[in-house]
Amino acid sequence: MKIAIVCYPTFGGSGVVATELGIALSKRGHEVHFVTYKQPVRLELLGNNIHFHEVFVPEYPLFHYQPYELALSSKLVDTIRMYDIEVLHVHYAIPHAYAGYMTKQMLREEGIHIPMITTLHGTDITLVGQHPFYKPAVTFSINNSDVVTSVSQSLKEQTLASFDIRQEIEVIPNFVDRSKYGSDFTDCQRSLMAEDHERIVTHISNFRKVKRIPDVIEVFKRIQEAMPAKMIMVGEGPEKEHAEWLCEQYGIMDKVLFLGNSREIDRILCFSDLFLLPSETESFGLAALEAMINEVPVISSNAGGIPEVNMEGVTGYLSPVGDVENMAQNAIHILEDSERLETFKKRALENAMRFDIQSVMPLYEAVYEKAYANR
Ligand code: GMT
Repeated sequence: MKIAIVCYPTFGGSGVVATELGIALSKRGHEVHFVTYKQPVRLELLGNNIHFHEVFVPEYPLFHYQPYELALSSKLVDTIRMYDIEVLHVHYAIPHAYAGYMTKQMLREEGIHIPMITTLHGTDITLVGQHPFYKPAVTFSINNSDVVTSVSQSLKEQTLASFDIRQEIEVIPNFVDRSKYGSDFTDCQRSLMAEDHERIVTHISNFRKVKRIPDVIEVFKRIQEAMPAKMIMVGEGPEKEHAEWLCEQYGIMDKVLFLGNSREIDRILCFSDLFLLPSETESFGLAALEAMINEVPVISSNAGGIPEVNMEGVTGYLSPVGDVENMAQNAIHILEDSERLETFKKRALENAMRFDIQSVMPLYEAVYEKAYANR
């Protein structure tokens, strides 16, 4: 099929999922067109089956706020017309589903009926979308999508509880591509990060408030008091400076490496022993799943959809949000015994395979086919 994908092109989970989905679809013979304001960070190779169309928003002094939705919907109309696109898949409701609806309406005037699939990712529902300024537009856009999918059962329930939704919501979980981590992955340079006897704990996020970065530091502080350990912090965001300050206050700066954003998280996860995700809310926790597919057990909060990914006592442990004592105890329990650590690592991988792209991709393909047939 010919599919247009709209997403945020940044390091956020929704953009990562949309990009990996597009890449996988193109490998399965579909023609994929990304329409967004910048080439998505994980989209490296463009070709016959995979295209990128940049949405350009010209600056005009009259506009206090430059109208991105207008530019996006116009670009979508042009792209859909020019490439005979058959389905439009928007990731993150705000403002993509809203712009997508306008696109549909404009094309309808010309007799073109394009079905729109909206995938809800999390903060579009749990945080930003709840704001009274956005809520009516989000409700409208969801109700006027042809198909709505959500990345977890928890997010589906939250959407139904917080918005007046008439649409069916289908749960299609996030996924990982195991084939990317074959046995030929030999470039795992652990020695660059830590001594052999040290455990490596990792956190990856956009360092926003919801990630509870101070909890990450609190948990690690307790781990390194119990055993030799290093922590790797990957990502950029508003909470990063405070995290650095906190590490300095605790005198653990020499044990924590702040690496900034990375396109190659697999090269970091391949030598990690434990992943920390103490988030306040998390619709799914893609970062945890990416850790698990790299054989890294997870210590997390039990917020939102995380329990659908991280299994208590199997792939790691879950604690109530903010319970850093319990998280630290669980982390130490896994890390202090090498045999136990190996068992958790093995089970993390086994369970991550539930979300392998090979089983999730057909679900999206089925949705596209159904939406196209019913257009
Ligand atoms: O995690 C973030 O804050 C980024 C955000 C996004 O939309 O890019 O992530 C959300 O979507 C991911 C992919 O579906 C989910 O794995 C994350 O759990 C979700 N984040 C939150 O719900 C806070």
